[in-house]
Amino acid sequence: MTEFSKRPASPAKADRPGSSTKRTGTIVAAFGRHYEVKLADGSLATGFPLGKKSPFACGDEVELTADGQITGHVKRRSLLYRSDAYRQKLIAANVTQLILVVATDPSFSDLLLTRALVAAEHEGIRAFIALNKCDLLTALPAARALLAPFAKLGYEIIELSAIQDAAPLRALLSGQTSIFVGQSGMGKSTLTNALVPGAAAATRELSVALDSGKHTTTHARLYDVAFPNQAHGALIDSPGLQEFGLNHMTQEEIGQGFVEFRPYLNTCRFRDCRHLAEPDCAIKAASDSGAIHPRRLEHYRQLMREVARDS
Ligand SMILES: Nc1nc2c(ncn2[C@@H]2O[C@H](COP(=O)(O)OP(=O)(O)OP(=O)(O)O)[C@@H](O)[C@H]2O)c(=O)[nH]1
Ligand SMILES: [Mg+2]
Ligand SMILES: [Zn+2]
Repeated sequence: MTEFSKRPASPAKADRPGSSTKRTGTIVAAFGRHYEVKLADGSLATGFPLGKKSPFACGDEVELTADGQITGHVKRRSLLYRSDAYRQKLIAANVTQLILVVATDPSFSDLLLTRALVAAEHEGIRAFIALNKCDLLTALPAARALLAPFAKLGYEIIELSAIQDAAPLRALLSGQTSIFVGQSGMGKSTLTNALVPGAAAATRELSVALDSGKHTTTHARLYDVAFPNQAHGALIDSPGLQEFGLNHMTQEEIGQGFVEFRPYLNTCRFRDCRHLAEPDCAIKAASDSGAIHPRRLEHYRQLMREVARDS
């Protein structure tokens, strides 16, 4: 995947937009060193980046030459990416909403959920949670309990079963460019197949997937979604995530990414309070009083430790 030392810089804008040899299209699949581009006329073309780096992502609207060289991308409405101390990985461009897919079974990491929500808040992308595999009833109460702190924050939670009926998601896809994000085996591709006739996204038995150590979906892919009597949309199925590093964010930005912290952020005794162990910390007080869920404060402190270690 793409590697950068800093926030990915926008490649140069295409120079001659009127040139007759240039074509425009949307990247519908990103394979690292080449891209599948859906052209304006609906046909598919292969696109290549200029230098060694691959600064484009699934969802990017690009311009390319007749021989497939991508010369630039249109200004992005959003860019979703994650980063550890050394590199950044683009997830998708131009998405308008993030659908975090979790499942009743296997269980999921609520910390990963917080990470993705902080990234979405930072980019100004609407986010909600799809709790999949609700047909597995014995595991349902535990999953609901793990999601309770997020529900309390106002994040919408859609309960459904991809193998029974994915319809609860339909109306939410209308007019949006959505992306499924989540750990491997949560059912993102199964949901995609249920919502997009003909998508044929590969899905796999979890035991098989875990044994091979590989995620079933290996790259992001964008599909058109169309349902009767509702505006068209686009849906990106993405590979399972184990990590969602936020090293591109400052400590302050991470605090802002916790929506429930916002009312308290400027009321600590110290103006530069990092809400770790400082005296008279309003965030800590809000956690003690129950206004902030202690689990979310734990998540925040975990993220702060990571950013502090790497900066
Ligand atoms: N019981 C049940 N099983 C489901 C449901 N949705 C998906 N599965 C199963 O869960 C397994 C994993 O589903 P996938 O769709 O491949 O999961 P994924 O999130 O795309 O996984 P990656 O591509 O590795 O990230 C498959 O065996 C699916 O059949 C559901 O609603 N109920
Ligand atoms: Mg998949
Ligand atoms: Zn504080």
